[in-house]
Amino acid sequence: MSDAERTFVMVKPDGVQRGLIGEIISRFEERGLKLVGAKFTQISEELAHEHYGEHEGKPFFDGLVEFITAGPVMAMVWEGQDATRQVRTMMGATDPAESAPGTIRGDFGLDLGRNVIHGSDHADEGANVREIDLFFDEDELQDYERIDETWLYE
Ligand code: DAT
Ligand code: MG
Repeated sequence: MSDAERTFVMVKPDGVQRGLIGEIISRFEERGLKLVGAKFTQISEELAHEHYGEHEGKPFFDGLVEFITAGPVMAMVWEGQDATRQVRTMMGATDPAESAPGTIRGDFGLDLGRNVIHGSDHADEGANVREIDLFFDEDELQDYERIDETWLYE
């Protein structure tokens, strides 16, 4: 594997309520990404402000915090070659209305404010590491090999 990395992914409260956790996990598993951390949890107001700090002051910020704290989320860390960018591609565009069919948001969402999934921004260098640190302690992340790894990578 040339550039293995870890990325932070979260099924948002709408995805949890709509029963999409299993479907979303399956897509990443089948792609070959490796689950190294998972936490089913409810986000506090404080954590929401930290996680979405870059959007503080924007008109949609209060609604975003209200939404992300409204119910449990499935927070995860996935590992693999170029994982951050690959997950973003599989998620689709921020607005589900602009997301291609076949992407998670393009298959399961219609509205910008209910877009099912979060993934670390590939364009924001270090976002994956920052977000993993925000949600997980080091001892909550697992090191192991998938049995198919020698067939996933050249
Ligand atoms: P992404 O989640 O694709 O990384 P982002 O970081 O720009 O997108 O925004 C974080 C979330 O905020 C996004 O998933 C949905 C919401 N959001 C972004 N822009 C918005 C807008 N113009 N109006 C309402 N909600 C918005
Ligand atoms: Mg973002």
